Amino acid sequence: MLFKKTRLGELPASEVTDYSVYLNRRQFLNGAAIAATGSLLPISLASAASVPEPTYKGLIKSAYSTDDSSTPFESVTTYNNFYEFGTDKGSPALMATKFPDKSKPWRVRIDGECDKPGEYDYDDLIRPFTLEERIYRLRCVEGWSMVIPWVGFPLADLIKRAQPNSRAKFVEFTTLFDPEQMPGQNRNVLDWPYTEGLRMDEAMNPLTLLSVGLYGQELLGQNGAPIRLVVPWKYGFKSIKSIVRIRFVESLPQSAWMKAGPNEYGFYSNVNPDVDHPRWSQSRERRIGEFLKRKTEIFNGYGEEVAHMYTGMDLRKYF
Ligand SMILES: Nc1nc2c(c(=O)[nH]1)N[C@H]1C(S)=C(S)[C@@H](COP(=O)(O)O)O[C@H]1N2
Ligand SMILES: [Mo]
Repeated sequence: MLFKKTRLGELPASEVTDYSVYLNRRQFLNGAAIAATGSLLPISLASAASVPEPTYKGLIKSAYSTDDSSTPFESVTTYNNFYEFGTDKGSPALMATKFPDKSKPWRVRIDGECDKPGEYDYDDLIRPFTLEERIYRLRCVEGWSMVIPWVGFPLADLIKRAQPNSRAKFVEFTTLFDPEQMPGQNRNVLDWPYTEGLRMDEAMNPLTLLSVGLYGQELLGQNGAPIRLVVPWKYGFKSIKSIVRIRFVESLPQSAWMKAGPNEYGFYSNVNPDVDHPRWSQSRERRIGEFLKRKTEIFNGYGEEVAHMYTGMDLRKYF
């Protein structure tokens, strides 16, 4: 236990310090860029100009989208959590530029308690599904949030194709394990590979998305290319990146974060302003790009769509 505490003790204790450290570093890098190019574009203009041409065309705009304005592409793609590429927020964007290696096929295995298991190349996996754009919030357990125009399709569509049987009560997800491509896996910060899980009804909820892009682009390495989960009413760590396996199981799967800190990270991890993380409050959050903090909403504001799944459950116990 002490050993685990020490490992988690390496994580930033305050998201405020953490974000300002990141901003200072960005400012320094911007200063260097200005020195190199002589350009004095304000940050906001620079980032508006830096959204590349969309690679996905004619996406359906989802009615599930929020009206909140989107976090700039620049922030979404440079302020990340992806421990396979380092534990600080800036390192995934620097370390995942060549991820995933395009010369290796990306294969995803669908297995466990289902009638139609299979192993698919990435293109074959996503081909049957209709891609949409859905603007969803992502709320990190560390107290920051973003609004991201995701590209993806409902996980439910893939689950229906796999035909889970009556023993399938949960879905377990696994990230790639490849320390050559993911240098962070050489360090003992988590029990690799990263895993996550959802209860079957959560996995089938129409808000749950398998994402293959954002801002009309294919996902960049730092955001979990080529395919990742987005579960907008749960803390960000449930939204597992760079998935290689989706498995239907009978008993509750242990996630990498549950193993690392069972008192800090529960299976459900629904965004809840009334249940604090043992080391920090969850009542307020900093929307990246905004100065003042805002109040966190229960289920990250998606209560109407998801609260019914938890009626009768003590959300302090099932945190
Ligand atoms: N495999 C893997 N998935 C992961 C993580 C990780 O470290 N490894 N970090 C999680 C956390 S804590 C958050 S907040 C989100 C961040 O997603 P983003 O960087 O695309 O905003 O990814 C989640 N998925
Ligand atoms: Mo997070």
